Amino acid sequence: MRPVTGMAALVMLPEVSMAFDVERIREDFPVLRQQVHGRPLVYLDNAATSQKPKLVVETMEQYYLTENSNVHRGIHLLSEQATEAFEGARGKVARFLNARDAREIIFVRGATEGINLVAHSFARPLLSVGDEILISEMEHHSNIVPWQMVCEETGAVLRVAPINDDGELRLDEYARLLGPRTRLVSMTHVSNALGTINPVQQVIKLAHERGVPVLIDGAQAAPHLPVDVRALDCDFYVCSGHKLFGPTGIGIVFGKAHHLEAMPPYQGGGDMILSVTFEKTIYNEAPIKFEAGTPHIAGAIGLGSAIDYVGSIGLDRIAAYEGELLAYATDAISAIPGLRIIGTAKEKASILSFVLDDVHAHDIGTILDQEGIAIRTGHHCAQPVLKRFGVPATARASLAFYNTRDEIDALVKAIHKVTEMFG
Ligand code: 7TS
Repeated sequence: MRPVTGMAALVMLPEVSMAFDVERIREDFPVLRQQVHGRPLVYLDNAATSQKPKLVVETMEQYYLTENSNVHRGIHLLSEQATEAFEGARGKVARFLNARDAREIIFVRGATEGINLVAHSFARPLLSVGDEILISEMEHHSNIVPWQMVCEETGAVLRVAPINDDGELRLDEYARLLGPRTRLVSMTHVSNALGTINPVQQVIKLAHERGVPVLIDGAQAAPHLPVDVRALDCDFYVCSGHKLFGPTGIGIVFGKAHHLEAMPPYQGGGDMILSVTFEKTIYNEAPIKFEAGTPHIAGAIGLGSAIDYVGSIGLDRIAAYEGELLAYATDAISAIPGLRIIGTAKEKASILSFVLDDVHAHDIGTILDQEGIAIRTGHHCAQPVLKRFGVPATARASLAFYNTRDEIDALVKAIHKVTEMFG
């Protein structure tokens, strides 16, 4: 089945839950087989970071035990093998995102560094006083602060497209805010605080009609939905490896080749150069131009294995399974008296944020932890969107494909316990 994106994602996917053997999948995640405070672990903090299948850990272990070497510099066998594995991982990422060419993939530390790279190397040189960067009201701080920093440096202005009470982007307002001074749109594919899937296809089309390039923050989308950067036609797409069942410290920037060729480097140092004299340095080509210093070689290789693993299940099947699980969880927690879901968009992926009458989110998290249930509480590094909903914090359960209905039942039971304790 062809990858689908944006609004259509959950609609077009086949019903596959019967064929989705979640118990078999769970065997690949040893971390899930443990007790916490004497209860079976129910891990529902996947939006913060996801668990790693054995394949990823074993690949990295194997790399360190048998191949460890630096890349792009040795002529000895180990270095050649490490380079091949590292560049092989780049190829896997390119195929995963359906990029045209592996040279459009830059390895960074995570989505945060990816956005900072684009802010620094792409946006900043374009900006002058009065120019505008357009984001949405539901962005993670990583997609707000780097833009504020370049705006401060250049005199550009940050504009914010509003959302409605369900947590959906107001496309009409977004289109209105796209003006003659807009130099870049940067928007999340899936909101980490609300779970909203943005209509990124339309966002990009509307921007491109006005000649405005678009960055999509895919940190919360890539682990849950098929992503096709060519079909989307986005200019940049960023992801974090650790949310994608890979290791921490590795992330991805996809950038269209012509942008990457034209952009100055992000940082200076080894590997990103062709030649250096005290008078003049000639930079390497993209993507190496953006990867100064020794990269996270094991991380990239581990991420390649995570992509292999996810690919073996199929993101369309993952999206369909998680869509059903989210619907089940939404129905179940909606029935809890005094519970209000924050983020009720029609198109949602794998995130359930909620507040309970008179109970501080932190207390919910603490009581759930005693029940073995791991969720995140707080502002989720998205303070402006919580302010929009008039709450300082929410409790957030975030799903992955290894979660089960039994785990949702445990969550619901534990929330009932919270309401009883505070009732
Ligand atoms: N963008 C979005 C939409 C995110 O959800 C996050 C992390 C980031 C960017 C930054 O990713 P990083 O890997 O560079 O840190 N979000 C969360 C979260 O929701 N809970 O913990 C981290």
